[in-house]
Amino acid sequence: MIVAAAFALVGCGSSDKGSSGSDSSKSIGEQLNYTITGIDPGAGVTQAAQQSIKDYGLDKYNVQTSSESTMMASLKKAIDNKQPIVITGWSPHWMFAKYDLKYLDDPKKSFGDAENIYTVAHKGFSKSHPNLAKFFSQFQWTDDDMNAVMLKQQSNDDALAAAKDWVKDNQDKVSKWTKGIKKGNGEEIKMAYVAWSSEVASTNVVKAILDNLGYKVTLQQLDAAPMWAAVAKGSADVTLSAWLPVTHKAYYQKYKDQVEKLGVSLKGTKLGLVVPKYMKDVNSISDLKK
Ligand code: PBE
Repeated sequence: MIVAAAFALVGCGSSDKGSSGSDSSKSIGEQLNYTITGIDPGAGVTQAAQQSIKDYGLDKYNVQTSSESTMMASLKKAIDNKQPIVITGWSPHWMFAKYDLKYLDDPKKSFGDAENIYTVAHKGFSKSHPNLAKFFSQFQWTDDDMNAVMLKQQSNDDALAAAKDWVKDNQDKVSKWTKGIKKGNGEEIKMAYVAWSSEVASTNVVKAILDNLGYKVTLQQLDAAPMWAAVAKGSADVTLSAWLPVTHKAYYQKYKDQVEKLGVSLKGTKLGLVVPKYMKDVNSISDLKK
């Protein structure tokens, strides 16, 4: 009985055009179960989503943490059923090529401004590995490049094979990154990364390039916090997963004396809450309150 009464109270004249699979007699919060569907707890975007709940007074909402693959499965399911969903999104990401999505406006900047993806190494790396440090300082690609690799990796379960394919077809770009770099002699280098699509793409592309050059790159997949710790301790040499200055600010602050930046691999990233375009009445984070 209580449930029926609660539903009656919020059924406040929203216009149901009957076009979506959701019950639009409910508020948007109720339709979403007051849930922002998120990724791993250690991701910067998870913290930013929690911050947006505070900034916009979305009191009843929760960020449901899981992993990127679980979040993407929830997104697919919602879209298949034309149901409302809010996820923690970022660019570059293949989700925007696959689905019709939009970022919610964020006038309070809970998700910060555009930033860059940095290449970060254990302190001293550029002294001990000047040749590789030069390569990493030269490795900078674009959204389009990364998107192409991510899409290949969507249709090929073998992330490294997909990266190798892209490398083979983009030798013009690769030759700029490897210009003046000496060939390796089987020297080992350990790269740590987080299983986010963007980082799976960059890390495997760099492995493919450096392996071709005669180095032996081993990859270690970790959560964000242990990844930063591994680079700081030196149990990993390099990561391409550092989003700065905002997203990984807390990690960088913690370890800045133990790490060094080798370069920027990609400029102009974005984070935010993302919804399917069919959620026509929701355009700004504050609309989630309605
Ligand atoms: N991401 C992808 C990461 C950085 C790279 C946006 C999910 C994060 O939020 O920490």
